[in-house]
Amino acid sequence: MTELQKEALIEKVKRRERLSQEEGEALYDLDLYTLGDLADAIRKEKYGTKSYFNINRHLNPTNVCADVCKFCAYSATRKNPNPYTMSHEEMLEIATNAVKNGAKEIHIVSAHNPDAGLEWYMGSFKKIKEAHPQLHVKAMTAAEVDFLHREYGLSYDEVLDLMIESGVDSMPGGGAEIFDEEVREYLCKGKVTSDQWLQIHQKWHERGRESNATMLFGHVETRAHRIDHMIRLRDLQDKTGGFNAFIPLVYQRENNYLKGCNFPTGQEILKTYAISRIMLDNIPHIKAYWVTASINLALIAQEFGADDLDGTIEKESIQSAAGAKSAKGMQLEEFISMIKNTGFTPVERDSLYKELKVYE
Ligand code: V47
Repeated sequence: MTELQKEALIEKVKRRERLSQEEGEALYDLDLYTLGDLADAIRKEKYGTKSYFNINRHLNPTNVCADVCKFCAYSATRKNPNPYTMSHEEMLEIATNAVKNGAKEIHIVSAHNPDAGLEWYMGSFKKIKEAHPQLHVKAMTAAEVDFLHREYGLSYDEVLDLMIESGVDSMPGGGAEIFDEEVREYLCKGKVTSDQWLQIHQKWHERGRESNATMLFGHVETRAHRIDHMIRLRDLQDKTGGFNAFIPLVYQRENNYLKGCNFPTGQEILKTYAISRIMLDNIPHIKAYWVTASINLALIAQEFGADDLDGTIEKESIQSAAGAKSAKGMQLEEFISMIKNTGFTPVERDSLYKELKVYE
């Protein structure tokens, strides 16, 4: 890109004009600080110095999986030697303890367990919701919805309606990986396709419900694939407006079958956060999920467009199986104090971004 072209691109971002695939790719050619400044200006315009987090509990009730994603270290049918499937009572006990510890949200993501049964999935949400009606149940990735559709011959509409009847409030953004069909086939052939993932979220939004969207990056994909992923989400968001947050997940490389990856540098990760903020002009929140970015880089990402750090989590099983330092979550006081030390204002939010407490 010539200097003149760079200037034109920067001016276009400053005018808040929507960028194309080519322009999105060209953003990576800007230097880190220029890109950071552009993303930070947008973030400040929307949220000032506020940095959002929630008090949540991640729950992964089974690791027995019918699908075979190369990047996964969590599935017991891959390299993890300890298969488990929790009973509803165990799940309820975890939810009850989380509520006692102040959690406002339980984030439930399971593997695709062919032996568990539909009632095992839906009954768990029902049981938790009945016992704790005030606890927000964020559950079922689009990949799980697709698995139940395949396994039990239900339409997507039927699965989504069952989720609502059983007490699911919102959907997490997992299972999106990378939408490019060729990369997706290599990463996780047989799992929900890109079109299906988008269709499931569209149907969920059409029910007046909200969800998040992830992107797994830093493995075999190119920068162009990331921009393509963002644009497919932006297009759906234009139609539905149902996405709350975009979450770039940094690929963790231990204990799995995905080899030969270009491990992304801190610079590449920060550029990707900043570019998400610029490209996704219609998705309100960019989440620097500290679990995969590492807490220190997530704190820096606040200056590169990210306005949300996810939450305290309490226990994390999927990414920690692949090497992330997140198994035990994060202490609330420590989290707040770290955000404060960066000069940002920690704001506890609920799952749908209503502000609950501002820590001045
Ligand atoms: O979809 C699996 C990812 C996701 C690895 O909606 C890995 O607020 C990195 O979706 N390295 C599940 N990532 C987690 C998820 C999520 C997390 C936080 C917040 C939200 C939200 C959603 O975990 C999967 C997959 O892309 N994953 N293996 C790995 N080796």
